[in-house]
Amino acid sequence: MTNGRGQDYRMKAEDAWGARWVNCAHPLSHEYMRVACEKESLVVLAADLPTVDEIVRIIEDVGDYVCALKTHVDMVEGFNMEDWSRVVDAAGSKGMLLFEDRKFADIGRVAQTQMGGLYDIRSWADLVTSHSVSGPDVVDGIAAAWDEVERIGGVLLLAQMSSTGNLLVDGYTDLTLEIGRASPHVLGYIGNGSSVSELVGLRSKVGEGRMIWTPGVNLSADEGVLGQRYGHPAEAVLAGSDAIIVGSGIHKAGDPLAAVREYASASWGALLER
Ligand code: 6AU
Repeated sequence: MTNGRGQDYRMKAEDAWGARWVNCAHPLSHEYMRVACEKESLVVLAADLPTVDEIVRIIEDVGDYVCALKTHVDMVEGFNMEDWSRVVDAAGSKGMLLFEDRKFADIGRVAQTQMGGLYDIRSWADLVTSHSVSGPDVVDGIAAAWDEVERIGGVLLLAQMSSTGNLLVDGYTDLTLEIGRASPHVLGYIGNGSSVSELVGLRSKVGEGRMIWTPGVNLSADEGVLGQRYGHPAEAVLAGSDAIIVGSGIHKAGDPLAAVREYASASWGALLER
């Protein structure tokens, strides 16, 4: 980035993100931090909606305040790649990263194959989630799939979860971080946005070199459906989260644009404060 505008962003990004900007090595972590500065928002939208039309509409409505679009592509009714390209184009036109929350969990070879297939995740997703339960090779399998199509992507490993009674206990989290530290493809971790104490603990173990992105945040609800738990977005960021993953708080709001602005300002304000 050599032009004046690029220089401005870089300075702003370094000021806003501090040690995280300097220490995170994955290029997509810098891309995310740059977009966050441009939009003054740490919002990742969980677009848990059943049709391409609805996903495109929410991107158009709130995309100016969203840094990455998180999808569950296998939730989309009547999926086909031609329709899906409307989502990819809409997200691109709003400068968002595309993040498929696939939660891979199989052996490396199978994960590599699952990155292709009907949804061809490797061809459009910049980021994906993966469990670490099967060991480190799942990450290599995912990365090999991006290699096949000559694209760069990043993996977020689930180090914690937001759901009640989940089995990701401290020992599992520690082993997950070991896998992450050993791989250049791991951009960061999913942390539990509903618990400040869990997040503070996770950040102290992760250090500055990886991102922590957190679902389980909502400005108003105390509890979600079916065991989902929520915390306040600003508290999550102050505790060490770098991105707040928000679904129903935005797409179920009466006025999604007003809602996303609130999440953007709460998260950005907390980043500048910490
Ligand atoms: O804001 P919500 O509760 O409507 O949506 C939360 C979103 C959903 C979940 O699939 C996802 O966040 N999520 C995740 C991940 C990886 O993003 C992990 C987790 O522990 N809890 C959780 O809710 O799209």
